[in-house]
Amino acid sequence: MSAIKHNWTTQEILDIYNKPIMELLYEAATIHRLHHDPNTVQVSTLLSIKTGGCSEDCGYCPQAARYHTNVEGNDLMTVKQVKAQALRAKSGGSSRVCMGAAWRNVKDGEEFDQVLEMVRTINKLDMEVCCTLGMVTENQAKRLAEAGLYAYNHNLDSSEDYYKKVISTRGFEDRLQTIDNVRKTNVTVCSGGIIGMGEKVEDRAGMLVALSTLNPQPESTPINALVAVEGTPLENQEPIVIWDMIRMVATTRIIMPETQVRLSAGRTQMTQEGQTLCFFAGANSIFAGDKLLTTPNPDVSDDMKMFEILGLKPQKPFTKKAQPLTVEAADSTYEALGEKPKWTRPTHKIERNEQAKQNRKSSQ
Ligand code: SAM
Ligand code: DTB
Ligand code: SF4
Repeated sequence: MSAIKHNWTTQEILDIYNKPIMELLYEAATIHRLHHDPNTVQVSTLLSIKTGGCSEDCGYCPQAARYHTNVEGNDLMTVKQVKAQALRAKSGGSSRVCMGAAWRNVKDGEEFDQVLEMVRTINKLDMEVCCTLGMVTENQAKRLAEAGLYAYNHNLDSSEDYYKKVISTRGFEDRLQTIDNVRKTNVTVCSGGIIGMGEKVEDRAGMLVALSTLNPQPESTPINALVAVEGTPLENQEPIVIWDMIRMVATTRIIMPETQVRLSAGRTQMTQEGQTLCFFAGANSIFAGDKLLTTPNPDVSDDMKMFEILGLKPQKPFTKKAQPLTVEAADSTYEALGEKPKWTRPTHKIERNEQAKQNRKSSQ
């Protein structure tokens, strides 16, 4: 098996991305087979444990409070509600629950303690637990690890250059810092991004440079196609063509051979044949469940029918890495590191974000 390369350049990645499709597919599928069982797909269920009302201005996100979307905000779910949803996901064939919160960053306190209890509860159901809660400090990552967290999702979302054109309230550097904080624990890193936000192919390659030069590379990489939600600054963005998704997946597979590449947002727009080409190109994970966080996703029954047609099997939990231990809250050895998080706030002006915010004001 070839060694993992950590010094990919934008040009090398572009050369792969732009190959004739037959060569690209062949190369990606070959690498896929060397590192993974091509007939197994990992199934994750998303759970929005705290929806809407977010302070950030991420141009793609329906949960940003400043835009006029139809998302109904909710308080943090209870541990009991989360357990019931996790059991439902497990019976539907899911091996992982990914809990998302519309937060800029984690704040120590009651709500975080409640999330830690959710992590303990799901780990004890013998499912992989993932969280995506925004930026975390080293201390917070350690506490999540102690609770039994399997993965932390924190996307780079785009190239460093294009990131500035989509988000003004947080910086790309902070995203890297959070990933670094998670890396100091035994929690696996899940990091990817979005295509279809108006970025150039060079930006897609730039994002893949940033991901593939992490050492170690992320254990999983979600590739989202933008879901253009009314009221967000990106509401008028044209949907990507399927070939862009296929090229993105294949390139990710080639440069990050061990990573689980996840077909994420945007599957409702893809045909079964399109998704099949993505699986052939090296995608080996999906988000299942009738809803992503706030937007629709294919029906679980349709996904299971697709698996049957294609002869795909859902991956069992802890196939890639052993189940983490859960340390009970009372026995936690957590020690304060005396951190004072200094997350940046770039606050440069993004015209279309300002415009979307204005539209909200004028409709109130
Ligand atoms: N608030 C946390 C954060 O931003 O890190 C976690 C939740 S956030 C919704 C998780 C990821 O969802 C984002 O980084 C982005 O990649 C993805 N996402 C959000 N809205 C999306 C959309 N409309 N289309 C595609 N992906 C989206
Ligand atoms: C990821 O990369 N995609 C998921 C998960 N990680 C958290 C979220 C997709 C959200 C799509 C828009 C929504 O449903 O609100
Ligand atoms: Fe908030 Fe995360 Fe949405 Fe940005 S992507 S607005 S941080 S929920």
